[in-house]
Amino acid sequence: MKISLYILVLKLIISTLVFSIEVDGELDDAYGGALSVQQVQTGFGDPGSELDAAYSILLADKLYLMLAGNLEPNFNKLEIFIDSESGGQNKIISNLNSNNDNWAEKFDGFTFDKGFTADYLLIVRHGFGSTQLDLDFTKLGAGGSGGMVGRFDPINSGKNGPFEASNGLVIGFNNTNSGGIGSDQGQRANQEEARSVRTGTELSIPLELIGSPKSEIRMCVMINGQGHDYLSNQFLGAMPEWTGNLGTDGLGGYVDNSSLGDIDLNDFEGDQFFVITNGVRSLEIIGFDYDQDLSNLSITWVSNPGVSYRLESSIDMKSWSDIEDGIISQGESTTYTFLDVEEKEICKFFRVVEE
Ligand SMILES: [Ca+2]
Ligand SMILES: [Ca+2]
Ligand SMILES: [Ca+2]
Ligand SMILES: [Ca+2]
Repeated sequence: MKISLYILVLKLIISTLVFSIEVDGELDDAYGGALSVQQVQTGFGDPGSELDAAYSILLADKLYLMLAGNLEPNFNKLEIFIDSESGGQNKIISNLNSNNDNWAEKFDGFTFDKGFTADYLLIVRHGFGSTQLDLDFTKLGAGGSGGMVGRFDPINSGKNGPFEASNGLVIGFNNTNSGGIGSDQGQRANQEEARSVRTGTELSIPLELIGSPKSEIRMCVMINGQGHDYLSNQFLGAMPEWTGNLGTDGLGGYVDNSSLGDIDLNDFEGDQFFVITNGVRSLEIIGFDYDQDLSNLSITWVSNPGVSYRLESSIDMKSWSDIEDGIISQGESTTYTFLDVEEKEICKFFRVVEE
């Protein structure tokens, strides 16, 4: 039996939406624990460019991704390869892809770990004293396309997001982290410090943009130089201890006019990707709506198709009574509306139980 609990204070509910994610470059509690944590200190400066940890949650047909860390405002690239469909490229073949921002040419021959076949790529660029933040989206392969979908100015707009791109992507960006991992390149990172970083790049990705995946989603995240041809040692899933910057040749060297074709992630211990589970979704209340005139209260929770739920309430969290049972799932989220409690009840608790 699964139970989701939420404590409701009636005085506050009119304007409160719980467990939502704000795409502002700050880690929201709703993400839960990290899916991947950095293992090696960065070779790209501190504060410069670092990937401390990755978090993700699927809510209401969107994938939210939080990459705690920094991206130096020198047009270093934050590259997020997504494996969300069957097929795709385990080895990047330049002429099969859109070459937006010249990425494909520079990745020609680059090989991911076994089990990772890239289908999409997001590129985040950041420069001009943080006044320019660009987002590229690419669908890999024949029939794919790519290009810039948004250019934003976090400084002059006076906010860290949400910034909405032309294709439904939303980005938040907060580059203020001064903690996290250090810059003794390749030495073991302090993972506790890495987990403590709460700012970085945050994205909301409509699932239909990445093929409406029904099974797990894999991501390979890395920081590259401004020409897409000098890789740092900052990957999530992380590189093993003692890995320095990969550079162009995998050994830390810069090779002019060359691709990353000598780099094969199978040569580096462990999986340089992490997995986002997209199967049975955990039960969680994600919203309320209170209509003052009608005294109607609506509660929305993350649900799984094909199951039913029971909604209960309590005034002391000891004894619970049914509001309704046999509530049929409405799909990936379920909303139930009912006539609310009397005015004299200042405080009341609700929970949803999967039957
Ligand atoms: Ca946030
Ligand atoms: Ca794939
Ligand atoms: Ca740091
Ligand atoms: Ca590997």
